[in-house]
Amino acid sequence: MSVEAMRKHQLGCLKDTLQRVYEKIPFYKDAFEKKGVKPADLESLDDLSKFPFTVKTDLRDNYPFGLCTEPMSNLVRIHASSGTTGKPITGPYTADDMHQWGECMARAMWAQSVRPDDIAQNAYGMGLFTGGLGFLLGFERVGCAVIPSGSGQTEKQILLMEDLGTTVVGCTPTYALTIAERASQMGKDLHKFPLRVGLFGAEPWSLEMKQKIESRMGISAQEHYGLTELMGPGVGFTCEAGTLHINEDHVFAEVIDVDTEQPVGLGEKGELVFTSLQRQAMPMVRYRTRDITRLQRSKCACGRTFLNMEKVTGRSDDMMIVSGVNVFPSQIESVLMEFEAIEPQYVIHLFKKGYIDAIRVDTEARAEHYDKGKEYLQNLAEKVSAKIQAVVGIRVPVTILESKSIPRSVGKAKRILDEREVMA
Ligand code: DLL
Repeated sequence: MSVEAMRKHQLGCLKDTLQRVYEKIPFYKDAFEKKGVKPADLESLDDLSKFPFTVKTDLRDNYPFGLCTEPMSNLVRIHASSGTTGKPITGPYTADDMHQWGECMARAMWAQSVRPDDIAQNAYGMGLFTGGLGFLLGFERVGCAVIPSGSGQTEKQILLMEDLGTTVVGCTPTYALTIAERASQMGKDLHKFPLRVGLFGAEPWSLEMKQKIESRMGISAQEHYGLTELMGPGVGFTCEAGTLHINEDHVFAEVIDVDTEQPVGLGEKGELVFTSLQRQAMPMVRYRTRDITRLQRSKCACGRTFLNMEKVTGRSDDMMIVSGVNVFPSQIESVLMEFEAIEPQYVIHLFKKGYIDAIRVDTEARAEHYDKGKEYLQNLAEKVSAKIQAVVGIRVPVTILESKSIPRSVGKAKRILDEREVMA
């Protein structure tokens, strides 16, 4: 679709969405009135910036169905995401929403070379999490034979892959690493399996981690981005040219400056904000994702005109401020991945040193390197720490542990352990 045609489509959908939420949902009516705007004030796409944001606490405050525009009789599915505190947030869907979701997923998978003759092992968590059932929808729409293995039972996953001849696997990137590690312990060479492509997402992962997964599993690693508030996975996907595109006919994307809350131009970094364009059950207006990225509109070799989005390198709420310096876990991850001797596993401890925040990093040496002894490990830790300092600008002590000391994840990894309250 040409960019002009897309913009026309988006404007029509935005008008409809704003009108619907204004009429049907008191939360939006109040928020619009507080800002002094009415749906009719949207005459161009730029006018959307006059409208109020929606944030996660708004979803919690309106739990469970306060932001739902449809009667229960029209809902066919309810997902939920728990987050770290309090009530979960809900993601309700009408039959039409499910259809749109399947379309977005299948479209992404097709771009990633998934075809009806593929055998797809779906190792995302099945249940309330949108990953498992969202991927199931897409795989089924493409027409693959799906193995709904869910997450966990890693040895069984590997046996299924081998026996059933899995060609496509979907899971979190950290779980992919867990699978690769267990396979090698079992003496199985994943390179000899028919596996050829992995569909990874649901958490930030560096390009270096992508390369590790590709070399350890002998596959091409593709990316999926999405969030429960905007249907789940299906918002963004890498194409055959490796660009992360946004399904722009379903979500309208903006990037804002976190401090001024004003939209920034293409190519500038900031927080992603999404407005749903066609969602029926729970439309979202200017939802602040907390995800940090930048958008580009450049001609992609794949031919798609969709916006390009840079890999999400972190969330504004994952950003640690240590000695006044902003530090993202992804920066530390990129450094760790550069060291051959180190396993792609780490935990960042955030703690109090007197009154100030401090961090340290635990990571693991690969078994053959750990055996080289204490002096070698201390040396290695110093080198890693120096490299981190060069990248983030502050000294971060590093401890190198024995292989398998850090708990392996089957879903989203927990990278930051915030021990500030415990230590205070
Ligand atoms: O994680 C949906 C999903 C499932 C996406 C499977 C891709 C694959 P939530 O649990 O609501 O939904 O978490 C959404 O996860 O705001 C990002 O911070 C993070 N996230 C998701 N995908 C990526 C990605 C699902 N590819 C939150 N890169 C989002 C970085 C990601 N972060």
